[in-house]
Amino acid sequence: MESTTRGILLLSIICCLVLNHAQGEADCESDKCSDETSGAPSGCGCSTSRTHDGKTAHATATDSKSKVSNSHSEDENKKYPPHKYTEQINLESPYKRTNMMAFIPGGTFNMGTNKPIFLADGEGPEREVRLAEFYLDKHETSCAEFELFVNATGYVTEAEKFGDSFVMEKYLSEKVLKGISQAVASAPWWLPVKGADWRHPEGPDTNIKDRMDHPVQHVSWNDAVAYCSWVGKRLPTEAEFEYACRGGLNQRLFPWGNKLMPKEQHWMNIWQGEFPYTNTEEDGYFGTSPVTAFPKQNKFGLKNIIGNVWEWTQDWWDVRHSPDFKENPKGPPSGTDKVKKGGSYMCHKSYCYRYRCEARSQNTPDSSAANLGFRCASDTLPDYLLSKIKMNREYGCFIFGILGCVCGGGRG
Ligand SMILES: [Ca+2]
Ligand SMILES: [Ca+2]
Repeated sequence: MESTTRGILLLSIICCLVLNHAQGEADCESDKCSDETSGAPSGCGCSTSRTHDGKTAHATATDSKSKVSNSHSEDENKKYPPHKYTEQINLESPYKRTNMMAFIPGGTFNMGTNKPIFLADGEGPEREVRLAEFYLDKHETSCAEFELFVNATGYVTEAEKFGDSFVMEKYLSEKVLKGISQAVASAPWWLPVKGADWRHPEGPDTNIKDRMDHPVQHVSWNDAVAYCSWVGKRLPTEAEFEYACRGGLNQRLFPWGNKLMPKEQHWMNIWQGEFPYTNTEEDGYFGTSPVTAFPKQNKFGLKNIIGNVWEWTQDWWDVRHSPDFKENPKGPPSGTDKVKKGGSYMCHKSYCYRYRCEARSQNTPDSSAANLGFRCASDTLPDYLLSKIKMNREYGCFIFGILGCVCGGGRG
């Protein structure tokens, strides 16, 4: 890399760190959250998106290969048997299934906050929102779940089609680093890595063999929509995500309250140490953790709804919100970026304090990165879960029938 370019990158790092250190001074771990940092500028690199000319993007986004289709050729059908997402295919997987859903009862809550940490992100204003009941995956979508989808459909992710995806410098091998000459000006630790995709999270010399229970990475919004559609689900709206994240608590930072470490324990996978230089891994993880790691973060039984990987939502991005009451809001009708929520293993309070329920960021729908995944929502339980519940009830009745088992109710 040219020395002048390195100089510019170094200057960018210093500027970004100074700016964001100022943002992270607020102490929001007590019940009273300081608003000293309201109005701080955004720009932690969380929203690093794929950039290319509109013509190329359009051609790729509408490429028929990006759609889930059962109309494979005979050869493709041999390679990718046209299974559906059934109990049988679950049983065929060598990995423990984690695709259970939590029932989220309908209700009214206060979305957003009047004490934003990142004003420019559109964290405020606080506004009343009413939602109908829905279901939400208890876990982020794992590599194992995503592999079922790919094996059954032959789906090719956008990162695979573009041939690259974003990874933080610290996670790359020397060999991969040597081959990279570009960086993201506003967040120079983000590098476009050739050959990085969901099967090769840190580039072509890495794999997911030992992390099939970790969240799938490098999936674009379009990929996430395709997966959720295939399993008979959909992405959650931003309002649904935030409502589920809050777990019935009003204006708390985290799903469980305001304390960063309840009972002095880590309840989420974020960055400890000095970002972006040292990660002390006090929560046990340098990168992603299994989707089942850490305690359930709230009464809905959700895991890693904050931390681990950012999660795509349905909504288009906008930072202006009406304070008026809304019912089942779905965000703006159009836009250029999609909203992501929850923060990731790369978030640190000094820099990207976005592992909070009201925090938000954005990427273009065809962008992908090592810290970005998703989970699905649904209005009703998909068939494969209904049949599982039915099977469990029948088994329970058989075992306890003699004692007068009552087989009613129960959701998720
Ligand atoms: Ca960590
Ligand atoms: Ca997450």
